[in-house]
Amino acid sequence: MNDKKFYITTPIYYPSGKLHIGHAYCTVATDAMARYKRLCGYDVMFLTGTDEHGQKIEDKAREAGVTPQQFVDDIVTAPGGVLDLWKLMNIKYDRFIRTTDAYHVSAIQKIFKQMHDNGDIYKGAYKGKYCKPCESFWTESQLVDGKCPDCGREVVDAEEEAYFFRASKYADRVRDLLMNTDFLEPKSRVNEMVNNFIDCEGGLQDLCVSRTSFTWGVPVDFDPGHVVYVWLDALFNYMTALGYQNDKYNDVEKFWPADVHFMGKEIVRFHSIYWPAFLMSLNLPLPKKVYGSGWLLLDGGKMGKSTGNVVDPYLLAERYGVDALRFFLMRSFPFGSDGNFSNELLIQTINTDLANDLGNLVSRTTAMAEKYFGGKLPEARQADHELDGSLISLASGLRGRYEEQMEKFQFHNALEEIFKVIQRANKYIDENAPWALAKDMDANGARLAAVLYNLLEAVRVCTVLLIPFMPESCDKIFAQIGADEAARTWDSAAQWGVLPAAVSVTKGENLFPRIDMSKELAELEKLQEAAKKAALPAVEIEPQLEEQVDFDTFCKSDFRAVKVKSCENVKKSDKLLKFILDDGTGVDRQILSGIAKWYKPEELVGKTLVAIVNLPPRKMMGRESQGMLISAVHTEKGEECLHLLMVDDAIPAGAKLC
Ligand code: ME8
Repeated sequence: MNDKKFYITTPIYYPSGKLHIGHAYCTVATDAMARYKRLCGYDVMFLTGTDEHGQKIEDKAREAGVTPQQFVDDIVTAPGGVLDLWKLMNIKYDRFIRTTDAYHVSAIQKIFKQMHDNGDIYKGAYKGKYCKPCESFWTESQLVDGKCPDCGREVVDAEEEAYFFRASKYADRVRDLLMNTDFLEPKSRVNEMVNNFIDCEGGLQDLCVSRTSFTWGVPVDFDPGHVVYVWLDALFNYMTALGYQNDKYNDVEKFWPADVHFMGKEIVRFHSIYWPAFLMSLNLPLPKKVYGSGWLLLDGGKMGKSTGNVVDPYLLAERYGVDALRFFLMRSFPFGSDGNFSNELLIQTINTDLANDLGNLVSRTTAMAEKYFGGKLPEARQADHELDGSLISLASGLRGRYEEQMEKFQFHNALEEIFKVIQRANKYIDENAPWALAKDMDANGARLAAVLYNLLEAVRVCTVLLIPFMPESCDKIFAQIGADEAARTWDSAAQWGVLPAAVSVTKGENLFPRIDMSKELAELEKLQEAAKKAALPAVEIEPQLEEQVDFDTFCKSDFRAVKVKSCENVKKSDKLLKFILDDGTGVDRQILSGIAKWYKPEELVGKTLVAIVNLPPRKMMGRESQGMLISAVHTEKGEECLHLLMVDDAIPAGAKLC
């Protein structure tokens, strides 16, 4: 039995819209970590999934005219959905949980009841602010400029009967956990959590853990009308997916506590404060570590599905290959910090590291083995040359340096160590000048064979350690350099001379072709712009106002049918049209309207429109406007559209609309 076990999780994703490369970032990191642990011989459980309840999903489903279950099913399972994206990104998870799965739902009901029965969940009334996109409660004083401190969007008033979790009871234990252990990393996040949420004014507040104003959630079975707060529901996925409080699985004993939960920094609060407090309430062991990654930024702001500033992983994977994309994400940004995504950085990373350094090393080495030895190295060698020492010692020590970084989740540093060896190997080619040796094979053949063998070994060691990042490309490289299974293992990465002396090499396809930066940037921008447009909702209309207007106030507005006598562009304005209108009074009425973008003056003459005529006159570009024309507006594919309200010609000018 394997007693080396490793349990790692990603956050479970909200299927409220298409996932973007920012989501892929954390999952690729988790996949790389899981593959690394498997490579090291661990029995790994890698869990991911979807977090499908909550008000936001219910609202979105209503807007789309489908049930919440249909809505989430579509985003999770449809082509281009969550499951598809993980397939595309070559994410090899061991288990996928959906919080709408029946076993999870009933487990959450039991968990909620247990916490209620032990006195940690009690009934009260919630009054405060709620951010729907983040599904987070806030007090007035926590808001920043009146908006959600996490995402900067509008919050709404929330007032309802609710159950509360006695988080305050666990404040001291959670503070101790954060301050005095390695539970939360990077360490830089600890102070923020403790100062803002535990040692803040009023201390750690009890958490509202049920809602009554909507129904899309796990029902509290002993109090109909309440649904469990989505974060309590979601966080317990890490245990229900192992079989906690259900019979679907039986892995709690084997894999709990988790070795590490990976997540983006904005949800560290839930994972480092409430999650351990929930577990303390149930006397369950705590996860060993919670690690908050940084965000992928685009144009300086967080890439986010509700802001629309997203980069589509499908488009990039199709153009450059999944491995190049996975590599770029892990190589370019330190996992704990924010990173600025740009097309330029992506192409530059592919060109520099993959095409110039790794691709070149593999293709030069295999091409020379073919050219000089027909692909099969002779066993006669002149090894132990003075030029070999530094390459061999650098490559032989690589696994240790790499492991040190991987264990700290410093993926970019682990890759940096590999690339130091790759660069050294490329330099070794130049130092040994195989093309010069090849001029006199009788004298130098044995030396040339040794040089090529050393290069193949350097490639092999690096490739073993690249498996977690670029599994498919590594398989191709192994095939080219003649590495069998035994030469692809973790153990073999710390050994030199594993390839057989008479190794067979086949030069294959060029794995990472160089990209023409300026041509590609222009092309990519065009494609991304088109994709952005296509992703915009076909027709978007403004939400109706919630504030009511009383009938008497409404009746004070005087709407009339007006006939256009003349219409012209206002000089020096590209927006305004000037209308002379017959409003039935016998005196011409002049109205200016900012609609030149949508209408040519001549097409409006003779039409009967609708105007509000008792607005106070106002000056526009030095001319008086006596009222306002009424139009209908909406957004289509991101473009504002406007239609003047036109009525039947049979309606006489001056008729009152009521
Ligand atoms: O938070 N850069 O789901 P989610 C890096 N359902 N990471 C990003 C990112 C970006 N631009 N945008 C999003 C949720 N993410 C909850 C989790 S766990 C019990 C429940 C990351 O779909 C984000 O930080 O909004 C989070 O870790 C993950 O994507 C899922 O985000």
